[in-house]
Amino acid sequence: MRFRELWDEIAPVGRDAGSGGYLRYALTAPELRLREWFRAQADLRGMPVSEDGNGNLFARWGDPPGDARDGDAGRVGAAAGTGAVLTGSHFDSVPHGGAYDGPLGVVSAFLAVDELRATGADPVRPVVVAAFVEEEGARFGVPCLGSRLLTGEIDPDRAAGLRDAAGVGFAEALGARPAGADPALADRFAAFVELHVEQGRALVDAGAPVGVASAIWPHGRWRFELRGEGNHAGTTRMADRRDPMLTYAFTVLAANKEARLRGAHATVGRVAVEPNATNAVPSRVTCWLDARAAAPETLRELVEAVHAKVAERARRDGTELTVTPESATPLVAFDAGLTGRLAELLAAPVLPTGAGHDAGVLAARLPTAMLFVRNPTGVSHSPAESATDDDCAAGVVALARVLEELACR
Ligand code: HGY
Ligand code: MN
Ligand code: MN
Repeated sequence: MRFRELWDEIAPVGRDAGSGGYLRYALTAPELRLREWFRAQADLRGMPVSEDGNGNLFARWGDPPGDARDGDAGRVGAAAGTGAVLTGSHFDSVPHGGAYDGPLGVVSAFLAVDELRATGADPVRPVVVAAFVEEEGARFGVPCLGSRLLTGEIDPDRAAGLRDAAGVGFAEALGARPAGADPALADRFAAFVELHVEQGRALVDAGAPVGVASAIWPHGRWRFELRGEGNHAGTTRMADRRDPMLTYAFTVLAANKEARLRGAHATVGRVAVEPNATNAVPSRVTCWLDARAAAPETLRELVEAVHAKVAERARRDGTELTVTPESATPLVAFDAGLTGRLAELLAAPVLPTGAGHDAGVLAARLPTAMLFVRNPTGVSHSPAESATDDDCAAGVVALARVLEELACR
């Protein structure tokens, strides 16, 4: 186990000296460096690397399915198959994000392969380490873009046309129109197991270094565009204003209140103001609502309530409102057979999460499970996100046991 050694290789990449957080947006220089690091790590291990035309990277340990040997008909989770066991996560971050969200799953996957090799394990089915592109949606707006393309969850033409804040299109950043769905996905892969830092404190409370995920709350993103009339801050009478900033302020409060009323989560974490001048009534405010709930109907009611209340407020403010859904992720219940099997194997607690993951997207197509590694702060999407080296090492050992169970028997 050389967790710290490997971790230190990527720790400086994309780190902002001011905040201590990471700026690793998909297909920008820091993320491209991490992708080069991925290729180098695969080379060191003699693992061939392939890309899927969507920006996702794969490194394979073991013979491809076509070369499967006799006796290769074991069962993985609920599904029979000779496909590979997929593991890994993503390199990209939210603005000023933590070190562990994403990269921990990729680093742990390579180290788990090392662990298995050190014990002389021989995969009956290949183990494939993946790095998915644009999981956070921090650059192009749609989270889990790489896994959504791979599964056919998003149309490649829509993905190609997504633009970052500077107007660069996803296809341009990728260097090609994305390839889209792999129709053979379910044959190529027998299962996916993503290891991830926990983004809450359930494992701290449980006193366990590693847990297994049961479900992901349904969640989505909605863009609220509020248009009014730009005007002079000093000369425009208060009664004459059509100020979208007022409607925006109400939106933030309404989202918070409606989520609390339902035991759900709602966040307005991003806002753009035009013209963004101290001495001008804004002409337009755009903000993004991130909403999540345990049940789909609660989520629907929450968003409808916020929309209705903001529309009513906009009428009073004399502003215009347009609400556009940008992404939606349904409730994900991870494969119960696989999850139960891994929880028993690892004697680990099982917990749900409100955070989205590529595993949640792939779960629609493959038996999928997730391992969580304890996070002492419970904080994520922030530089304060953390995990101890001992717990990260425990995560690698757990992942190696899982891969041994799924790929080597
Ligand atoms: O936003 C999320 O839930 C995830 O961390 N991508
Ligand atoms: Mn994240
Ligand atoms: Mn993540």
